[in-house]
Amino acid sequence: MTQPIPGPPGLPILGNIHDIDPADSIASIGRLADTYGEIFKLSLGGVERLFISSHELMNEVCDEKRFSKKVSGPLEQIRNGVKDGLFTAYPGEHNWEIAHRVLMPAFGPLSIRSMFDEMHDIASQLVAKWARFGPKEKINVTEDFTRLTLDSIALCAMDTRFNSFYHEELHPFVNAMVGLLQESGARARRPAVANYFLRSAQQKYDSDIALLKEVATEVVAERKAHPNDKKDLLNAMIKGRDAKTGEGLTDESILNNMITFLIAGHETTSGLLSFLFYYLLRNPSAYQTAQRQVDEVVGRGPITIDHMSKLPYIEACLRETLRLNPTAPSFTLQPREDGPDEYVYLKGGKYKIKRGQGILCLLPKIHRDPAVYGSDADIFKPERMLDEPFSKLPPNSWKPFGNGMRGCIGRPFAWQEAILITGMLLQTFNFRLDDPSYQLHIKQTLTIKPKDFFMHATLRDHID
Ligand code: MNH
Repeated sequence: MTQPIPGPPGLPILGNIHDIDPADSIASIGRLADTYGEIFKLSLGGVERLFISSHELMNEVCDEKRFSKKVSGPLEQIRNGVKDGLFTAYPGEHNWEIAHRVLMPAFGPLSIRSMFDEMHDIASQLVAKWARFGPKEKINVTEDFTRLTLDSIALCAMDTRFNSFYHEELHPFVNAMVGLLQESGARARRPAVANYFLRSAQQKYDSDIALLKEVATEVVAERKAHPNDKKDLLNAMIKGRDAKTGEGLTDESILNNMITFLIAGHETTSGLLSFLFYYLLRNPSAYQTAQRQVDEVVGRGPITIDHMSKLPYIEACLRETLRLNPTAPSFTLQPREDGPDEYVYLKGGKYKIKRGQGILCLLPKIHRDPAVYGSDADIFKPERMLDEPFSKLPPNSWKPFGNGMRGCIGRPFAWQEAILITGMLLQTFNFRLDDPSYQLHIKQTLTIKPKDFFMHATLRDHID
């Protein structure tokens, strides 16, 4: 029997805009899920959207034969800046196909290994900064991790040093990128007519996009004028050819994807590291186990690429962090547009969904489904994410990197970067919370981060 999909009543035109708190929309959607159940609907920006929050529904919509990625909401607005770049391409767009096939090997484990030295260079800057801070200085955790992840993706993808650790002010490229992201989020929440009348917001939006393109254009021109053999993402984009069609990326596609990597590749990883340190400081036994593993595997000498695969407890902590606080907290799917019927059904006919209808997958809820993770699903327990239990989880129960062929291309990059910096930090410092009674609050832009989270770092005794 088909059942109606529930949802809160809305206003004419504005719909359910007041049911969502823009400062933490994921939490407000989570509360609606507590009220309305595993699937509910909201009307936003004149469009009806569905939200799912159980593993059972997630497992069904992750079937790529029936469902595909939907570009809507803020993502559709970001297209104003980066068009058919990998992250914002509609299903089946030609430039996505080319860029995906050309860049997959460039993001593969082998290439990422060759970026180790550049990542290590930036990571050392963070370690040096905190060492000089000394134990009394209050560390703004999310800000410094953002400096780290931005500088390393910029060095690897754009061959450009933002030198964020040496400036209070952010690089103009970064300001423009933050501007694009914030305004894209705001535009997605406003009715289209409002966007039309907000002239000054539109002008700033346009000039931010123009600046991003200008900087990226210069970087590509510079590399083309002075070619080298570096195995970085920039060379992969410029030189790579698609084995299937022989095509390379067009100049415009290179710019779109370069900006895309900076957008998709820094906030998510810095949020992951920030939440990780929050959980380690709240769970002393996990903290000690992780630090002991670093001491046993790396010891006092320099950390190397070969250590990356030998720190399984740190990997488990990272996975568990992304389970509880997936820093890209949702993605949106839809019934495939090329299917035969106007409607598709979930749970063998229980819910009827119109083709093209967006279904937002609410990861913080899906990742805490007691049917998969048990009654202690809300608790940080890295042991459940060690390789053995992790590989036996039911399919599609841990999705922080998205789904299938539209899943995250930067996952090996993020993973290596996160293991490296965590290993270096635990090797060098002991940490403590600034406010021992700190309660976790979340700040959401496109991604989520801990709000007002500060800690202190003390050099360990063995470091001279
Ligand atoms: Mn990443 C897609 C999460 C790090 C570049 N990424 C996605 C998606 C999720 C995601 C979820 C799917 C979005 C969707 O379906 O709409 N990404 C993460 C997380 C981290 C991350 C949680 C770090 C932790 N991502 C990175 C890094 C880069 C990157 C680092 C680049 C260097 N991500 C991408 C790109 C896509 C993507 C590009 C789009 C891939 C595609 O659709 O072809």
